[in-house]
Amino acid sequence: MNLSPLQKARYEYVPKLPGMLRNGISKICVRNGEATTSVADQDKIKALFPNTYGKNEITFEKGENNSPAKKQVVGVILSGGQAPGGHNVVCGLYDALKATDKNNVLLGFKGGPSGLIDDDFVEFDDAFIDQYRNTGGFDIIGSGRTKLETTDQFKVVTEVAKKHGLTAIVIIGGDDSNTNAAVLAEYMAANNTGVQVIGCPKTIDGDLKNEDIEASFGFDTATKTYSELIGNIERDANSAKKYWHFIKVMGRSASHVALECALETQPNICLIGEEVAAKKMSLSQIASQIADSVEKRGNAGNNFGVAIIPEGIVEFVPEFSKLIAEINELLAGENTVKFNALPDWDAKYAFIEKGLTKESMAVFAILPQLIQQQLFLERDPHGNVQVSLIESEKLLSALVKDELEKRKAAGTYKGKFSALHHFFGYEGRCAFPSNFDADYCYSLGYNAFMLIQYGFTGYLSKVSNLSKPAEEWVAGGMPITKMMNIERRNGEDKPVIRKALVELDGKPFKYFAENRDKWAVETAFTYPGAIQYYGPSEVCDLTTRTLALEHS
Ligand code: FBP
Repeated sequence: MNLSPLQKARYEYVPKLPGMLRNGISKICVRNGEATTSVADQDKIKALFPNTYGKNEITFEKGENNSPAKKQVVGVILSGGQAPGGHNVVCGLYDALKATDKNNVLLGFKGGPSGLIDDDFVEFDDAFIDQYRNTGGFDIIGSGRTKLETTDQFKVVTEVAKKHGLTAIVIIGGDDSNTNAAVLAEYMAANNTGVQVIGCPKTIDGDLKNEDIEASFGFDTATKTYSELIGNIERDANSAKKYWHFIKVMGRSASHVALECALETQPNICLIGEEVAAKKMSLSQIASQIADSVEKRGNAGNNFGVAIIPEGIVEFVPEFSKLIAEINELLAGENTVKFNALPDWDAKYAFIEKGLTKESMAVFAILPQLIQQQLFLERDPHGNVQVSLIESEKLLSALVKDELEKRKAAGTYKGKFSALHHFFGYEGRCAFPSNFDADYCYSLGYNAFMLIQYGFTGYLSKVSNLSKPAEEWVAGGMPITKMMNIERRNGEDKPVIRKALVELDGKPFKYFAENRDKWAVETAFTYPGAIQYYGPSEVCDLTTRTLALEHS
């Protein structure tokens, strides 16, 4: 393998564990906390999880390790979108497992949850693991989005587990994957398989968090990577003074990534989907808000700026989600074939006009043709519009342009508007993990093994007090059912982990809201620069602004 100098150096980095896990495996014991209940729908969740519901929260502390001696054979999977630090979760898990007993075994199932079903695995050893320490990506075993949720799948997983003598399975994933971890844990317990299931909180989107889980891993590195790029673009904009940059960032169901990047870079505009939904804003209102900033800046001779747009923005705009719902209906069943067979866009447009309500047609009509066509091009396997593929950064800049033309005609706007577009997503998901993510992930993996060793199942590996130095972090476990409620999914009531949206009364959003009017008009950009791995702690061990504000 060809190694870059940084890769070589990162192999040598020793991740920091929480103080309570630093004294060696033999000196880690369990302190029991309170019994837990789910965040909502307690009776229903309890009935669905009779074997794993209501367990105690636990923390680890310094003391005699009195866990039963038992050979452990653990299977691990990486699930969903990549997030920096995933390799370190596996490394931490491996190190704790081998430190406990050299004969313990760690199997990595390949390609995500499907690896468990297809029994496609690799057995880790030191040489293999050492190539992945402190590196980005999920390429150690790959990832996938297959959902593990049906009894048939669980039966197959049980067979695979039996074949290898698995004592535990660790699922490293987001809210859906950890929901599935809870369901699998319940199945394994109900069927007396002896297989424990432990989850680890992953996602760059930052929407797997709650009073127990302070941050999902990967959010720190991904937002720092995007913020570096946004800062660089801001500096370019401020140098050339001729472009407005519309930058879409990942985060399909929540706007945490956009908000964090805004706190890091102080752009002129940042949209927050949750606010758009709460205020029931229309596309024209959003465009008009951006145009206000462009107009004020342009009239003062500043024909440049930066706007951050969260990936999922259009789903938060009520009129747009209604339009999408109607398009999904319009193209249901045979209609897709009929629609695709129409000879040209004019014929398709007439078909659409006939099928949509007057209100939705009014929204459709103001969209640029490129976006109108995107709404009909890409469908997911269920036949739905894939909202994340809509180029919302182009949509909004086109609407802003139209609005500015009107203002120009009315004589209020005297500037020039030229827009450039960017999408930052995949650029950040496999970056070398920041020291924070390297430490946090290693701790999550190490801690996951301690939960296994002490016999817990249906727990999420929990490391908290993250805004403090790692020495003060608190390691333990939280029953996954504590984070669950019942939600409607695909027409059925399902137990799921509640997704964390941006809280409009939370400190990070409030800080942003207090400052954004100034940022909209002035050039108040800040340039965070690249992630630093070596050097003074104040630049290398920075947490996110979101975490710092939430725990200030
Ligand atoms: P997870 O929720 O699985 O962590 O993935 C999040 C994400 O990175 C989103 O921000 C993005 O919309 C999506 O993955 C892209 O998915 P894919 O990798 O399948 O293109």
